[in-house]
Amino acid sequence: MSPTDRAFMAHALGLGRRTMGQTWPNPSVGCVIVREGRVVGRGWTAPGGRPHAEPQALAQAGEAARGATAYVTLEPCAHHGLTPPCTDALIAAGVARVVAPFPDSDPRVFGRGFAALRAAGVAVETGVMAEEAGRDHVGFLTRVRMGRPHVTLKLAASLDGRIATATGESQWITGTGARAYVHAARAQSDAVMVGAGTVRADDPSLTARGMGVSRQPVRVVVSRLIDLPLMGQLARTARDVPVWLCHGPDAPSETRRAWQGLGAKLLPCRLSGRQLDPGSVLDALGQAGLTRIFCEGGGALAATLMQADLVDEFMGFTAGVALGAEGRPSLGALGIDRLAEAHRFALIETRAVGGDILHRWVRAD
Ligand code: AOF
Ligand code: ZN
Repeated sequence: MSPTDRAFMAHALGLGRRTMGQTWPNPSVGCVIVREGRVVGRGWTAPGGRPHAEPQALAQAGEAARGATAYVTLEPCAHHGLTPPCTDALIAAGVARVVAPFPDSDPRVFGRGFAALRAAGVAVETGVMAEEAGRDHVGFLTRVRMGRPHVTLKLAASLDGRIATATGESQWITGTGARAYVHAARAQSDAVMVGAGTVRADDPSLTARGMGVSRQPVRVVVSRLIDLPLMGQLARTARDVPVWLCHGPDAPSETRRAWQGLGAKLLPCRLSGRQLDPGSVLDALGQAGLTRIFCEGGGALAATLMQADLVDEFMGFTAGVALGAEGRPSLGALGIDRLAEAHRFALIETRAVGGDILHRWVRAD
């Protein structure tokens, strides 16, 4: 693989990232058409998931696509879904070579796109920047392979891991830089998820404000009985930005009707003992099309996800303040007696954001 191929693929990955969080249930793919070393067309999956990246890049390239190389961040689709196959468009445009990182795990596509291109005489090269593309498409790949969305858990805490004082005061532990970063992370997620306790305590809006996104993340609240304020921010704005409620079979029917009347979508989930089964919650969200979830707590929901080994990534912010043992811990009880029982995470990034430290970790397995 040549450095030129890597450079154009990096460009295509950058384009795909533009609509990350806005294309679910589809992946956010980028495409660059290159003719004689010059970019003649660029495209990325549109918000909502369609049109796909390739036809948009081809439209821009026009006649210049003939004999060109197309860099696509995922195997071009070969199926007749809601849009015609991108492989047909590439072949019809006369593209000579397609470079892509790996096959699309969607069973409708898997390998068929590459096969169709090769059958039409198009040269196909795979493996280019597969690791980077794997990271970008992790949400889509997790949903297709495991039926559930990828989960990032955000913890913004004091030096000693507290998220509020004993009286519940939490605004603000981290600085404005960290909070702006969180808004950007929300904007790149399909959904922001919290537990009912957080909604009752903070009355959050959970939107990605000021990020200019054309499709706001879905706001997911996990609440067995839907015991949430009917006059709060979420209730008031459920018609403008989606609110999805994951609830148990015993949620009162009049409460369900009230929230439906406000415009919320209800997702019935199974119980596990006295609480909602976190696996069932994520399955329901995956079935509804979500691929990337940004969970902002609180401590009880976060602990439930941790115990079920459903946290794929941690985004931690540590602020230069200590709140002591009387402060609220960032995670509820995990029931860990021996160190060997604790799940390990591997560090992937650390850096200063304003006066706080950002640290990111992924499941180590
Ligand atoms: C591409 N380019 O930009 C995207 C692709 O329902 P449809 O017809 O929109 O097809 C959705 C599937 O297409 C999705 O599951 C994934 O396999 C692929 N997404 N493919 O060639 C793109 N977004
Ligand atoms: Zn396609």
